[in-house]
Amino acid sequence: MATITQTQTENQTSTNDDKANLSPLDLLNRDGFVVLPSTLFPNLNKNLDALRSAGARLTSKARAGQWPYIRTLPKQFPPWPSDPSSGIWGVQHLMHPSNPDNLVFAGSYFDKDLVGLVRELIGCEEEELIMELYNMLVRPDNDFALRWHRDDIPASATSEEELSRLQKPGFHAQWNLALYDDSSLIVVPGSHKRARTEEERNADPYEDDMPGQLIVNLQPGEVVFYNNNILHRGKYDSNKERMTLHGSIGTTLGSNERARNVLQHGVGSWVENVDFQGLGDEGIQKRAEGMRERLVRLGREKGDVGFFSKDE
Ligand SMILES: O=C(O)CCC(=O)C(=O)O
Repeated sequence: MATITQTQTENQTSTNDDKANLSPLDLLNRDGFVVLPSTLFPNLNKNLDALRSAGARLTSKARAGQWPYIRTLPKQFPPWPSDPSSGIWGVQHLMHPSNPDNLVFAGSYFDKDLVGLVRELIGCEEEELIMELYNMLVRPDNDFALRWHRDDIPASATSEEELSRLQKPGFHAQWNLALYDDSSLIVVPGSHKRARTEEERNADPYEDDMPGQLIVNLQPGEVVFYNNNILHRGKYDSNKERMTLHGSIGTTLGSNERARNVLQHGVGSWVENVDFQGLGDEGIQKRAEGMRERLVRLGREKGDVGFFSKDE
């Protein structure tokens, strides 16, 4: 099992694997996020150029109105309209069958080392993994920021409600894999284990200087896994290239909890039509088909799940 040391200074995070002493799971539990070096993902790193090219092709289409699955400005949560005229900050559904490059992205999503880390962080068997979401966060057309939030706990929650949700297991792993330098994600380390302080509750939703905040700096090929209920925000610079693969994988152990989070993004409507045979690696293909099958089953069981925060 890989071990790394995570050093934190104000407004910065970095990793240092020569003083190895804590596992990724230890760090995720302690801080609510863990930055992993690119050396842990050799195959992903071999494919960075191919991923960048595929990312650039899809983003150009999206900006030109030829890819309807987008995150549009200034909207933070799904559903997003398919009209890019106000600008975009994300491209959705990388593995959709109508993307000619979908298998380039699928190869990275189902990567052996990445999925191995996911299993280690969730604590489950390969046969229990469920395919979830794979999107890409991109340079916005105008400067743009997300408000401070937890992905699955509304800002209106009481302290008791927050704590009760935070004490339950997450049943999934969520990550950002940077294809270019990326310092857009800002977190409050440790906030995944506690309710918001009075100061955090009363802060401006777009507060630039939240006490204890930390900017997650990623080099190309580095991966941050984070607890999606850590207090976090995104702050984006329209002049800086960004292509960061944003994925999540779940488990059958917690499918009820994850259903809305995943299915609100509309993945159920196309996932059965992806042909994983072209992946060219029997191991990855088998993994992909199994994980997809478990997602399809979840969609059938749950039906219409609604949205987390429809109008925001
Ligand atoms: O841009 C990021 O890395 C964070 C995105 C985010 O917070 C979200 O999608 O809820």
